[in-house]
Amino acid sequence: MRLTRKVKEILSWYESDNPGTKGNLARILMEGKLGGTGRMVILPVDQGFEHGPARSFAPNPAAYDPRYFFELALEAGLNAYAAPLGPLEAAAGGYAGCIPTILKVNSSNSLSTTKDQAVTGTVSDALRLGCSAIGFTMYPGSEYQFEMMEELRELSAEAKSVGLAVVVWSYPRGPMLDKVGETALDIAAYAAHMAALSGAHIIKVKTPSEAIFLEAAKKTYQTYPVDVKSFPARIAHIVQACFAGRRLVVFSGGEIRSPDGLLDEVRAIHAGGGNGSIVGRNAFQRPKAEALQLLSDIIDVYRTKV
Ligand code: FBP
Repeated sequence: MRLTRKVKEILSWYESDNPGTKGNLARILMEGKLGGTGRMVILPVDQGFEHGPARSFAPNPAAYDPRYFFELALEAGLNAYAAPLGPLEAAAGGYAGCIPTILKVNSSNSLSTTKDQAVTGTVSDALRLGCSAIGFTMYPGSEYQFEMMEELRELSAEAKSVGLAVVVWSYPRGPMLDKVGETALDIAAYAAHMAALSGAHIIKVKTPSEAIFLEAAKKTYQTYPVDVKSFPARIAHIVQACFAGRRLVVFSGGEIRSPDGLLDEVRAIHAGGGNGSIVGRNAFQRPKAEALQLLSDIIDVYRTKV
């Protein structure tokens, strides 16, 4: 496989990584209908842990079967599929080599009152299952944030040493953050930056709102304003926080909603220089034909010239 100039340029940002890790990043970036463009659409399915089976899969019961996600990601021409250990163990054998996979190595659940995650997979599981990367969620702001950052440090050092890439879901939550704070622009940029500081190759955050939350940051944002009313400008600010765009950053899809709303968001991500979307519920909670149409529309947006 010949890499495109764009993908070669992206790989050059990861100056300390070994050929194994660069090769795995290349596999993700060259896969599917967006292969070679530097944009990505990834299917994440860890909502069974995060929200429970019925809330996740009842809207489209075909999704109770872990094989469904491989089929969906393949038919849609996505870049990768991310899941915890169990669903990959249940289906990865039949789809070995078909599409890059990301083993989500920690998970939370809705029965917990604390903002923490348990480690539920290992780097050797990821290698055994043929994954290209591990995926790890951290909650900047939680009472357990420092333990999570230390777990990430250990898992990512091990993953990098054996040539895997590291994807970090950085979701601010915890006692000092209310719902506004969790997605405020300054907090989202802070969370994305901390994922970059922790050594993530691919950073995943929620799309930022117009709010500036942290008192200590308000003065800075007044002196050096970001056009918070413009969605692409907010995305560009997150990209800037990821080492001036020298780390890949993708944005999550969120709860299922109208295709038009999601597509508007995707246009803003693309215009702001984000590297793509990681869309779970908006994909697998729809009947397959509708999901394929929506994913195709998302991909078309990312294929347009900016
Ligand atoms: P969605 O596209 O379904 O939002 O998936 C992205 C994701 O990060 C999942 O990986 C994760 O399970 C979920 O969001 C967590 O959502 P929430 O923060 O709303 O509980």
